[in-house]
Amino acid sequence: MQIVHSPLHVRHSDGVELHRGELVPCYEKPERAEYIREALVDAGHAFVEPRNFAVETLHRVHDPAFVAFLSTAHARWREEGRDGSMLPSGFPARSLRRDRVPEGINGAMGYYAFDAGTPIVEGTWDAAFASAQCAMTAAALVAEGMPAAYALCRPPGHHAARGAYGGYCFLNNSALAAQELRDRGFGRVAVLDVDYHHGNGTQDIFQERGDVLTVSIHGTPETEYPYFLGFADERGSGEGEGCNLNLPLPRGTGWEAWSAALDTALEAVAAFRAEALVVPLGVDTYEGDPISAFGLREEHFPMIGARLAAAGLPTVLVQEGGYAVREIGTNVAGVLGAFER
Ligand code: SP5
Ligand code: ZN
Repeated sequence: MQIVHSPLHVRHSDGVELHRGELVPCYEKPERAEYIREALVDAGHAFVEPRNFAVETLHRVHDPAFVAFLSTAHARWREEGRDGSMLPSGFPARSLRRDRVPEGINGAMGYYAFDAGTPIVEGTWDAAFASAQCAMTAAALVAEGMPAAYALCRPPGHHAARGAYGGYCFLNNSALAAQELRDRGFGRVAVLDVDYHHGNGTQDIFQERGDVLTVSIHGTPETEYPYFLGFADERGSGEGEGCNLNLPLPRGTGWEAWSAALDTALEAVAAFRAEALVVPLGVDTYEGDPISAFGLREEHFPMIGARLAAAGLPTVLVQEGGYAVREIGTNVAGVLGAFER
């Protein structure tokens, strides 16, 4: 498997997040990518660095003003004499909604963010842009004829919407990979998100499009992050009517029910007659994950890989979540290993 990875991910580090009423070191930390990288080196995979894509390529799936905000936010913060990790503390929720971006950095941050758990530090933009370029490069490689490629993205992306960041995500790497495949000739692209959390950003971006199917298997938003989206009755709208499928599952779900949902998801991908597949690959479904509550074990990840590979489609896998434990490397290697055979 060809791996696309950038060392620039380390620029996004030392942020803090609001977790159960306290500021704690962000769970989404650089060691994650190192654990994965080491496991993939050990498994003998080949690595390349991402190609250069112009910042305008991001505007295919993101609001240009949002991209401009992300690329300048920390500099504006420093101009006001601050430093370190930025978090918002006020949001335009319900009664405050006027869809107006305030001039000041604090208000603008609350406008574009949807949680207080996604810190921006000085190097966040460099890391997020490099991460997006990894995903777009993996898509380009597949469009050029490689059967599958994996983008070792950090920070992750599937929570990032057209004009909003959160859930440790800034730019939607998986959506950018899907768009790159569309622009390089695949007429119908499916996104099958297996991260523990609902892929709300990807759903938002493709909500009204009929050329990209979005499917997500995740912890029910009744109790799990991102709480407000990811329910089974969200089916897409306009030209995208019927092109979104959410498969929420309760806390404690193990392999039997999870793999049944995967089969349902793959049936939807086949029924859509997808020509290419993007897999936002979170391994926070692992039983030992510190912030999640499914019960998948190490032996299940090669089985996930085998079922995904059996779809027989050109496939781009994009790293999403999976936290704090060395096993995330083993589990990602387990999924990717199934694609070799
Ligand atoms: C990409 C990705 O996996 N993002 C996840 C973002 C989750 N952020 C908030 C998590 C709140 C979880 N509550 C912790 C419960 C601990 N048992
Ligand atoms: Zn997740």
